Amino acid sequence: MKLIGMLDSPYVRRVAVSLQLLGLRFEHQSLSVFRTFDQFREINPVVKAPTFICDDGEVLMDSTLILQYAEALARPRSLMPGPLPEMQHALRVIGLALAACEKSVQIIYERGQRPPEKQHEPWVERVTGQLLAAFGALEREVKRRPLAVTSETIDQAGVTTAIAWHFAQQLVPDAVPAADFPTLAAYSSRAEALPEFLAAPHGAGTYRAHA
Ligand SMILES: N[C@@H](CCC(=O)N[C@@H](CS)C(=O)NCC(=O)O)C(=O)O
Repeated sequence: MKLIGMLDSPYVRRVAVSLQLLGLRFEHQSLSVFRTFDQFREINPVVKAPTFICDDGEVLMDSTLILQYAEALARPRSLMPGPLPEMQHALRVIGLALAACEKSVQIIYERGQRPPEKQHEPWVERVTGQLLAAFGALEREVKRRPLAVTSETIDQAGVTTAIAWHFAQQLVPDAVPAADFPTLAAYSSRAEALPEFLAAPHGAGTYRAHA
């Protein structure tokens, strides 16, 4: 199995960390959807990160769908809670964290992919409001119901929350003041110290299996 995409993408990173926590071995190729567009397109003409090549060569995309596949492979191990009320809450938390990732990426693309004269400030303001709403709700949820944070106990809600927060702090810190979200900041820094996160650090590097 091979994961394609850079670990500066929160979507690629949540797959890399989750595969390890699920005990699944995989290779990683750190291709950029921008700088290595043509090379990426040879693997997946849609050029979406993450892209995932299954052992029989079939190509998957979208982190949530890749994780659904990984969960099926890893059974009975799972990062999703079994009982319905806990699963429901995990889905709420994951939804908020993924919305925060999406809104962060929209700001990054608006700033990075458009020439300055074509940037549309009302759009950035709208997206920033949505981003802060997502992190605000996430902060309240994690404060009310703390997430587990060891390699044995962290679940998908924890992985995605920690990665969403770290990503936003790396790339749009001006839009998301850390001081306003102390619970998320503390949770993320504990998660980032886990071996599965350290083996797939945010950035341009390649995942290396930890001992
Ligand atoms: N919902 C998707 C979002 C993936 C996504 O938007 N990835 C970005 C990189 S962070 C990407 O592929 N960007 C290139 C593009 O959309 O053209 C997922 O969960 O995988």
